[in-house]
Amino acid sequence: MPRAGYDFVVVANRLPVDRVVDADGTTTWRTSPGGLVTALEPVMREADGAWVGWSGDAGEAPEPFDQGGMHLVAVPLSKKEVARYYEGFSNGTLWPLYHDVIAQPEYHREWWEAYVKVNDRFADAAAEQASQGATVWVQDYQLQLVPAMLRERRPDLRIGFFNHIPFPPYELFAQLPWRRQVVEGLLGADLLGFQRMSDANNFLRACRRALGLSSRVQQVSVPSPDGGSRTVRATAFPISIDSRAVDEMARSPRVQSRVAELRFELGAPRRLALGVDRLDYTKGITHRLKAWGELLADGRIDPEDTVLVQVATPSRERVESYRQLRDEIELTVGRINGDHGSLGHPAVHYLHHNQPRDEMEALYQAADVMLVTSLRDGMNLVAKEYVASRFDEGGVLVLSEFTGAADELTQALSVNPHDIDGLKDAIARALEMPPREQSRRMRALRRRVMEHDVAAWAAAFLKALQDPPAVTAATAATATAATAGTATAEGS
Ligand code: GDG
Repeated sequence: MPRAGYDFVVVANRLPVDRVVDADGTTTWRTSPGGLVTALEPVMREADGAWVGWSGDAGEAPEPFDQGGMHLVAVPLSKKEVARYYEGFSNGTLWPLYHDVIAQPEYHREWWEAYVKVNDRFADAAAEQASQGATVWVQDYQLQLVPAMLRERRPDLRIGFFNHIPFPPYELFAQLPWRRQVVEGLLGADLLGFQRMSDANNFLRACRRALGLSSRVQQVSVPSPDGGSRTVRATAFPISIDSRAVDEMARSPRVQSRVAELRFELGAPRRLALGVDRLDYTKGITHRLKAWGELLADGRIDPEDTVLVQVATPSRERVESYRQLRDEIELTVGRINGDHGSLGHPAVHYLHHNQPRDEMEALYQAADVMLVTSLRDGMNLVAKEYVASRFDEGGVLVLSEFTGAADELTQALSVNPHDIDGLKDAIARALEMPPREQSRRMRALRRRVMEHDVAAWAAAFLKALQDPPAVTAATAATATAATAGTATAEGS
């Protein structure tokens, strides 16, 4: 008898909903806006889908419930598990390790133990929800052990995994005391998706170095318990945004009138530059502020007619390195404003709170220059949102070469954020770029972002997940050779 359950199951650290407690104490759930939900909602509706994830609150989990055409299954996390699995191993060990050790990763055995235990619980919940032969799509670095745990319980499933953040070079990954277990965990999937081809290649190299497996172009052969072997594919699927929705919102009369108002509120500057980031050390906010401060000090920017707006959204505030970064950023903003601002005219407008979505669109529209200066970033959706919102083909994107987006958005002004002089020159050039060059570049950027939206991303991944391995491997090999020439088959 076929097993009951859902034919398509998404497993992610967070459920795509936020708890809202009304004045009378009743709890309701609001779908949290985000690219992943937008992309997967139609698939979910069509394929009878369930989403397994944490509710965001420590303690008991709510009973499974339906919302927005999705069946939501909450996985409980205790307070201690939030501290050890989420804030600890995910955000204090893996996040810095996978972002070029910009901050020092911490290795604690009790964090690892909690990570194993929680991954196990997610795998249990997914195994319980999936129907016979279902497709399960596991998301991101918090759940790297789930694919193998799930395969062990349910060999009938088709399992995909997508890593939203970079996968580090082996020289850094090798630091992880549990590197073998993590690679083995991921290899439980049939298909592993990464943001950039270089991330996929880093992973394949980790398979060779940590486990001694042999890999060919974009695939690795994994011994199975029956003495045979399985083929696991690893390749790039650059994520995107709901481009049309962003474009439409930007055109709306509400956003348009807010754009004019915003510029007025900012003192009608001749030039407006913008940064929008989660307050995170990977985003290069301090490098950007340093460059801006020096341009002001050098007299290359006149604070009377050119301003910077920096939105730094609160993030991971219980993690010590994030608290320190916030202090550093706020000290720097204070110094720049003390040195270069005047009454009622700060040189840098700094916002440390979440902006409503339409305010973000208005900011994108109002900004002559968008500054994305990440030191390392899986993709960076802000860069794509800026492009999608510029239906007027105006504005200049300054984009770090260390973002996944840099592979696709080649008509942006590319910068190495560590090179402060180079960054200053790029910002100065962007601020004075003639309108004709702006629109030539923006047109090309928009072609890419409007065509490759998040729905196309999800469709490409899910199609590849259903393909028989040999076909996908051949396709991936051709694509790799054509785009990057990075195919590596060394046995090291
Ligand atoms: C991870 C990877 C990868 C930000 N502030 C506000 C706000 N945002 C929205 C942006 C954008 C999203 O948050 C941030 O996405 P990013 O891609 O820029 O960065 P991460 O949060 O680090 O995301 C990253 C991504 O996963 C997807 O795979 O690209 O590399 O690190 O959508 O608009 N939204 C609102 N108010 C804010 O104040 N409404």
